[in-house]
Amino acid sequence: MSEADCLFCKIVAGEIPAEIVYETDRTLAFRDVNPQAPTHVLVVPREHHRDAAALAAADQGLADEVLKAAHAVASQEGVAESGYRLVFNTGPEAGQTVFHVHGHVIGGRGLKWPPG
Ligand code: D5M
Repeated sequence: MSEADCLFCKIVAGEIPAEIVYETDRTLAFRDVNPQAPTHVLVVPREHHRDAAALAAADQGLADEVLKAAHAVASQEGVAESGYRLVFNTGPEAGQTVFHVHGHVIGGRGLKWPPG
């Protein structure tokens, strides 16, 4: 399932370039174009789901795969030991701007809490 006007579906399809750092049959991870930390990678399911809630409702197995891919990215990027943040902005009020579910893997510097 993909959506014609979805930016991340186009990245999954190879129609828009991205720096891909990790992939599996059902997931893809690529560097955020506007990085907020030395490591800032987006992890997506190849299949289109609007947000994390929609993904979890539709396919829990795929949601698990996205989580596993996020940790694999953190390990590969060398931030798994020091710690990293995994963020799924869910809905416009939470700052979601691209409506294809994506986890931000953010690390490589100290991170404050609470987030803004
Ligand atoms: O996060 C959406 C994120 O997507 C935001 O951090 C910028 C990033 N972005 C937007 N366009 C691209 C392309 N073309 N490549 C890589 N990253 C991109 P959100 O949680 O929805 O605010």
